[in-house]
Parts: sequence; C-alpha cells; structure tokens
Amino acid sequence: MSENANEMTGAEGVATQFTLADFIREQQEVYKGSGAFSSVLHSIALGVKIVSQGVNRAGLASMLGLAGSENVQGEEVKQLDVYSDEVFSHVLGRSGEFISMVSEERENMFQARAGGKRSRYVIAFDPLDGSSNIDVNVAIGSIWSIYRRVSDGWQVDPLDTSDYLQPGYLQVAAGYALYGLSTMFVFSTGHGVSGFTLDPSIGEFILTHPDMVVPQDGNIYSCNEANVRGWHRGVQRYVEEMKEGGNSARYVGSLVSDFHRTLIKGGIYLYPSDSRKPQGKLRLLYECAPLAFLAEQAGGRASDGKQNVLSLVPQSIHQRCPLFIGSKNMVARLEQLIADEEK
Ligand code: P6P
Repeated sequence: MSENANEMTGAEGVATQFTLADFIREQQEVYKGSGAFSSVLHSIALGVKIVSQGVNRAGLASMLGLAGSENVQGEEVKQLDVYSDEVFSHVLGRSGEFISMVSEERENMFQARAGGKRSRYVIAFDPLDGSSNIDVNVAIGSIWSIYRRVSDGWQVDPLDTSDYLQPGYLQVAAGYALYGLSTMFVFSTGHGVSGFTLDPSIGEFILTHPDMVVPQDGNIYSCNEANVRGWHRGVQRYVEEMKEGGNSARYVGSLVSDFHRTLIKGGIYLYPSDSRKPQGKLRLLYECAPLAFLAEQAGGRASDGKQNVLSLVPQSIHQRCPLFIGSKNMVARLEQLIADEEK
C-alpha cells in the first residue's frame, strides 16, 4: 500500500488487463457475431455483479433467514433466492434478446419483459444455487443456459415450453457465476471455456482463466456419501475404488463450488439417483445441461450414468437427472462399472 494516498499504482497495473468487454468484442469480431449475443453476455454479467453485491451484503442487510415462502421445489426460500431471481429476470428481460425465461424459482416459463418478435433466444437459469449455504457463508452460485428459440410469434403461452425441450448440445451458450472469496464469471459460447474474476475496485470482470481445460484424470471424488446405500451398485463400486488410495474426497454441498474445483483440478462430482430420488436431485435444464456443456467444452464429460447429459431431451422444464461430471476418464470408468452391473 502506498504511503501517500495520492500515489497510484502504474496504469499498466490496471489499464492493460483484458476485460470481459474486450473479450466479448474480440469474440464478436472473430466469430462475426451480430452483436445480439454480446448484449446478452453483458446483461448476464451485470446481473452477476448486482447479485454478487447482494450476496456479499447479506449479513449486513440482514437478508439472512427465511423469506417465509416455498418455491416449486418445495424448498424453504431464502430472501436472496427471491432477490436473485428478480435481478436476473429484470436485467435479462430488458435486453430484448429473450422471448421467455425459465427460473428455478418459478413454476412456469414466463414472458421476458421486452421479449418480442425479434427475440431470438430463450434462457433457463438457477438464480442462486446452493442457497442453503448462505447462512454458513459458503460460496454459492448462479447457473444459466441459452438456446435459440424454435417457436415464433411475439407472445408466449406459459404452457408451451417447446423452446426449452431441446438437447443440451444445442445450447448456444452456458455459464455460471461463483460468489466466493472473489466473484467469478465462467462461460462458453461453444469456443472453449473462459473464466473472469471481478475486480470490485473498478467493477470490471478480468480474464483470469483463459481456455479452461479439465484434466483427463483426477484424484478427487465429490459426493454426499450419506446416500451411498441407495445408489446403483456400479456407483457404489466406483466410490469403493476411489478409496483404494491416493485419492481425496471433497464435497462443499454447493454445486457451482464443487464443479468449479472439478473444472480446475480435475476429479468427478457425483449426484446419483437413489431410492428416495429416482431421478436424482439436480435439474437437467438449468443445472446439469449447462455444466455438461462447459465440461465438454473443456475436454471433460458429463453423464447420467448411461448416456451423455447433452443428448438428453427434457420432457419438462424442472425435470431432474442424475449427474456424473468431470474428468473424462473418471466418468468413463464410472459408466463402465454401471454397465458391468447391468449385464
Ligand atoms: P445434498 C444445493 O441445494 C444443491 O442443489 C447443490 O448446490 C448441491 O450440490 C446439492 O444440492 C447438495 O445436495 O443432498 O448433498 O445436500
């Protein structure tokens, strides 16, 4: 820290950092984008900055504690969930690029605020995943997934969800925000995975993790082993194999945190189905599919135990699916053990 408050770090310390705006501009030039998508990414980044401030202020703003309502998942809703849903709905809605949206916090799909005939995309998002960790100050996140719309017209029928019932490999972009020791914005538009870290002193996202790649192998497995007795025999065998030495168990209980670590260090995150949750716990449309898109873009893999998550076609917007995601060779080994048990 300089002694004299008037002394500043050299301009080279800040002015030459590669910002999200620089990255979006470059991508638009390289991929001859129309600019519509650039506007979308800027809108999402703005929503992340606003939610990040809300999350960081939660303790002071006494927003902790229950909002006294329940969401479609039947879970107690924390005030930050409601706040985050409203932030993303407003900020994304007024971009005009989305005809409709799906949020984990809302039972039905809903018309985007400025959605109209020229809107070319739809977006599904989990505005604040892992919110049960808010009260214990553990990192939480937001997850989003964007498809080209297949419907036409300028008004939506809240029950016509055809725009969302597309396989994950048709996503045009997906990403997450991680509200941790620093706020990160990680996404892919189909040309690899890039990670940006918010510099709160200038309010800009800085490119800190270019071209993120999942190691093909890893030695970390991440699951809630309290549920192991209800898992498929192949999954149980895999977890036993991981205990044969040289591996570590890491489980934050916050999907974005566990996935982010897996993306960087390698390893495998598992949320299997079990007797009480026959389709697993995680949601296909706005949790599994976007993370699977990122994993595959980074050279990893995501499976429901039998097939690539990206090949699954949702039958409903809040559909659940089992998730095994991370290092390609680890997911492949797990799929092999499951297949062996099916013979
Ligand atoms: P469990 C949080 O509620 C969440 O949706 C994910 O963020 C997390 O990975 C998972 O559920 C934790 O579930 O059953 O282990 O508490």
